[in-house]
Amino acid sequence: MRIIAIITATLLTATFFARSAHAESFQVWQQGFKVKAVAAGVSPEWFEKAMQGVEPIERVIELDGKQPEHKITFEQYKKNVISQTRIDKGRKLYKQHYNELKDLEKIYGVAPQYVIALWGIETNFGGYTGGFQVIDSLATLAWDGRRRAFFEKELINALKISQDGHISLKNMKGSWAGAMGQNQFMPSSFLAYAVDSNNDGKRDIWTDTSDVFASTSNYLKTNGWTAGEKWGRQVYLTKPIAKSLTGPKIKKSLSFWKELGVQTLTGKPLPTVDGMMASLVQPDGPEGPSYLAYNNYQSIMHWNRSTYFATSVGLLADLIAKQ
Ligand SMILES: [Ca+2]
Repeated sequence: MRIIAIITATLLTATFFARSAHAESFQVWQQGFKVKAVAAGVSPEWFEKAMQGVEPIERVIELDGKQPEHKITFEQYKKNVISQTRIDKGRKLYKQHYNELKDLEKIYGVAPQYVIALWGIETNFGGYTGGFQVIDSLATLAWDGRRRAFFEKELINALKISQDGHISLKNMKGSWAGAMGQNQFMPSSFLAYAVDSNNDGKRDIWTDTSDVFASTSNYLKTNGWTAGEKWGRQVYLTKPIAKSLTGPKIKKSLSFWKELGVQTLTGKPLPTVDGMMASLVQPDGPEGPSYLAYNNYQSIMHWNRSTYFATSVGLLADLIAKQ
């Protein structure tokens, strides 16, 4: 998944050239890597074709070396990712693709508004999918070595995906870190979750929205999504709740939260459902808004382990469905 930029950043003082000067040459790394890729199922011919002309990208090294300066608040983040323009566009696309998404819901159990919301937040509904060649970016990060094992594995996956013909090498584009297509799947997520929904033999998350929607739905379903349930809701606290009880990892029954004075946002008693568990999430701490996050929130957290991200997906989904 895309590593979301919730940080402003400054460059490390080490430059691309200073770092690469004492690193092994790209060619030396590539020779050793080829042995691993071929052992993992990439044909030597495809390896040569896909890696031909690939050189480290200085910009990718720069972006990977950025350090957080200060974290923005959830309120600021939310304003950025849930703009009125995005809500309006999301509502339009929700209507446009509604029948298709309802058909997918029958298979995967994920309601249309969540698929549209994730699409909107990841790539502005396919409008910005990243302009880097995925093979080149992943090769740069694997060679650079800060997380070599991870990126070599993702590069092998990317080579296999292109070898299998899901997308041409030229059109295999993504973020600087290798997140691909309209739902920004890393190559390992592609292999695990991407679906050929329109049965043309290709799992095309770059240009085919049917495949994008089905792949997103399949990701969530495989990671525990419960059909018919919502993500959560914003709540009102009648009294403070201990910090030790907050956060997405602490799961309690709805009646537990009710007893601690948690109410609906409008001050009504919390409806309780037997067996349903929820976490109390306060992305900006006790001074900011509070949310009860249900099981499906955990599936969104699997996609991206950020409460900012997961809460925003849920809120945008609600706004999109509320026409
Ligand atoms: Ca397809």
